[in-house]
Amino acid sequence: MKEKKKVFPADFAWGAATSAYQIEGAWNEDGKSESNWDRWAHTPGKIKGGGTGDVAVDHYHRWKEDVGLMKQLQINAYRFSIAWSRIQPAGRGSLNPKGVSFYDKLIDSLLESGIEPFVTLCHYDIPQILEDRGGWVNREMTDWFSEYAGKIVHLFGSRVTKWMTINEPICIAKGHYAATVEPPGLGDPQAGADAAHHLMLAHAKAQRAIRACGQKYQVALVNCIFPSEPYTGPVKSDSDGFARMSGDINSAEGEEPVTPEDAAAAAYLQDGYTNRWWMEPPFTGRYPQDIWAHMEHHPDVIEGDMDIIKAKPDFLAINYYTRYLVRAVRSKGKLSWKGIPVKERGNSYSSMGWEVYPEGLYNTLLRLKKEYAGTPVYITENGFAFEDKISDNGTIEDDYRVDYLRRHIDICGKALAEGVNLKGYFVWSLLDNLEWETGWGQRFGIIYTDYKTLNRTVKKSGLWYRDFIASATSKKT
Ligand code: GCO
Repeated sequence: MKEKKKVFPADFAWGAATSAYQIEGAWNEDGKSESNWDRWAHTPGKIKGGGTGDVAVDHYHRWKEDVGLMKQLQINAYRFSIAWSRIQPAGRGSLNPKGVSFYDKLIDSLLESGIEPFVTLCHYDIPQILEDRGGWVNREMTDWFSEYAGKIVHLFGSRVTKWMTINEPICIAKGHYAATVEPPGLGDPQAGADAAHHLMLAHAKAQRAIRACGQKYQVALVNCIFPSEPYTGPVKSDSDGFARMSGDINSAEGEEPVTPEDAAAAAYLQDGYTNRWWMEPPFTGRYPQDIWAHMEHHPDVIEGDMDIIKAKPDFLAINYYTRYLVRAVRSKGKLSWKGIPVKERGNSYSSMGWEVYPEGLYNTLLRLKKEYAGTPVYITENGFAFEDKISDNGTIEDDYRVDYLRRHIDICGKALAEGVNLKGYFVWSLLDNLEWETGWGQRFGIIYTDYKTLNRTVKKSGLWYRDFIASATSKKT
């Protein structure tokens, strides 16, 4: 019989992803300190519907069941984050034995189940005590974070080799500091710019600290990529699906007429602010010069910082959800941009308002191949939110999510065939969880969580993913 060529290599990582604050709960148990997100959630009006991560989906107590579900889904990789406030409650100094023990047991259990842990050191939540000292706006944070990173790798490094330092620094700089939607919600563009630089520096210092622990570690910064496309057509809705991206460093006030040329230029700028600013410096040792020239608020870059930042990651960790349609805005003669939700094109949209656009993933992967030749790539998040309903017979028929996953995974196969050094794919998310400031309304999971009983049920998409992995990894042709 003719041998059918497998598209996905045998060592391809098939995973699912989560983050600590979104799933763990146990916000003040066993010595955990208050985090910035605990403080935010406990402040009335900050999270839609008054949602909090106090219990979240109780993963802290149900982790055994969750690892069992992962095993059932046949995933071979799991991306999760460590709650800094759980493991090092004061943000510096001594570690909390009970926090250490929680992650210790989780890692052991994953390995026993044949699931490789991919660990993120900071997925937005930091100890409140550090936020009180300015959080990422304070330059000292770069040292606190790298000390923490070194300690964690000493603890778990015999069992974990894939480390991600910071998740989506753009969302932290913009959403948490430049805008008002996430803690501490400063709404201060200068603070956003300073945080942006400190996050890049903190990543680089942490990468150094991790590599100092041993050669075997692979380290990356996690970036969300939104490919840009210009849009000049009519706009119906004013709300944009990118709340965390708004409050932009250069947000333009007041709009003047724009041309298609403007729109193209704006898309270029958007790509610069959203993608290139975070991707390029570790390779080039510079922030993109065109964006620097366009920015109104500049971070304080001290001599030597860029030499530290110029340190290639071992892999590119990419979160991909959708593209960004960009409209030009002009204010006081200066061209700027904003993301636009356009709903009349016949494409589908998630409940986040995000357009389903797998071609954007294809373009992104091909671009990474060209611009970061050879650097391995992991898609560390990709997924679809919807208001899933559980049927009377207990199933969740989320065909729209099956369709989303299938189309994006097809793109992965296509990219591999074109020589992209793609090493793995992680669905966001393993199970429905707290979607930050938007609360409990956005279900991203391939496992359904009943928020009253906390019971878990594998959705149709989870079953589809399981079967897909089985066929992609089977020895038979
Ligand atoms: C982010 C995070 C995830 C989100 C997911 C859906 O992008 O904010 O990485 O924690 O839940 O991306 O928005």
